Amino acid sequence: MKIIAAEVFVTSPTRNFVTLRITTDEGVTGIGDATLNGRELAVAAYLREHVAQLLIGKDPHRIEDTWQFLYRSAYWRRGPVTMAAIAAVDMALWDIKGKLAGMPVYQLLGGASRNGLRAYGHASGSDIESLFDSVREHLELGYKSIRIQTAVPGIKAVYGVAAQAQASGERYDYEPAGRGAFPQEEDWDTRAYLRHLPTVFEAVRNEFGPEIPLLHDGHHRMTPIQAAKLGKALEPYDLFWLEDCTPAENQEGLRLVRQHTTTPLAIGEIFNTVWDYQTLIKEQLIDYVRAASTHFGGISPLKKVMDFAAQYQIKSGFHGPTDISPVGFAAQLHVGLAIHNYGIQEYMQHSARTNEVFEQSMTFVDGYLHPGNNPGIGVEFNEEAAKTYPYQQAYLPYNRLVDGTVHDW
Ligand code: GCO
Ligand code: MG
Repeated sequence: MKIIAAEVFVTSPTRNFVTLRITTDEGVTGIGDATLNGRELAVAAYLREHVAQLLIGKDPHRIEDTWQFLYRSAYWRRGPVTMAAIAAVDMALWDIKGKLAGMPVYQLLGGASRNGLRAYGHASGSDIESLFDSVREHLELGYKSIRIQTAVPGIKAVYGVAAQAQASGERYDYEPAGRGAFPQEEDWDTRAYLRHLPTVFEAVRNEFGPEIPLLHDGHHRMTPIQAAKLGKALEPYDLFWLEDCTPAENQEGLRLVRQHTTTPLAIGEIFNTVWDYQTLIKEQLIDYVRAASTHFGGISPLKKVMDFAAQYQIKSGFHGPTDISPVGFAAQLHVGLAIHNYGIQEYMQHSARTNEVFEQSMTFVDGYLHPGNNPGIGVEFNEEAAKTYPYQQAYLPYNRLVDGTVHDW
């Protein structure tokens, strides 16, 4: 069997997605997600101009060999553009293999280790009342674990707060990237945030009780000592995890955070390879791996990093915002179902228009996700629907401190 076509589609049903479709000489097709929020066209060009022609004539069954060939023959290693492109190829080949075997991908990865995948949703609010309403809405939707993001008095725009999601007009197609030719500027004040956040968690615990697992995303904005202080301050509220408490490039910084707090840590949504996790896993500096199949080179390396993490009792918490397409999302559900060290899955719910372009076999019932039992990844790409939603330029926002200094957002 041979690959005869590798086509790239960029479509924007409420937000941009990059999809690779591989076709074999026997007429079987597979799809993969190559979406890189705010830099989508770079990956599309990498695939179209440099990868597609290398795939023609190759045996689609040779997933590992194709992965190693694309990774090593490029010479220039890692990086989000390269790894998102390789991810799309890896996913599309797993999709094909599953279709040929007549099995969902999780069966090929060892079979299900559980009945369903517990998920967490994003509650947020500009004040305590609207935050409580958002928590209640999520509980009604079936979520059993909830991420809490909140506005901070004195700061005009804070990452992850509902006003941004509501402005997009589609409650659950949360999209921090704003359409237009320049990133939106936000403001930031760490001291105000550190003072405010524990009071919010105290209020949420008082209202909703001690049982419900609560999460929070620090979105890379603190220094190690600030993160240590926050982790300690949040201990009475028993968080499931504190995510991206510091910029992930400074991995040694997490040793300092660990020395001071028992709040569990999740890191890695911006990492691209298994190697980025070496120190974090070996030194047990994190509790949850935040990688996403789409930005991490696909299903194959995601399984590898989780097998490595398993030796240290570190679990999965794969990145699942709506900038991962339904293809990438389903791909990591298969991994999550198969591995023993599953933790939790972020699940934000795509818009109706996105679901029209990507028809899915995935289910979300009573707080648990399942990739479905269709052969392959379980997502079909509707090319005709995709054509009606052309690419629209969009940028993620950025932050400045009060004195004008650029800061992590
Ligand atoms: C999360 C993430 C996202 C990112 C987004 C950037 O935890 O879900 O932090 O919200 O900001 O993926 O494109
Ligand atoms: Mg995050």
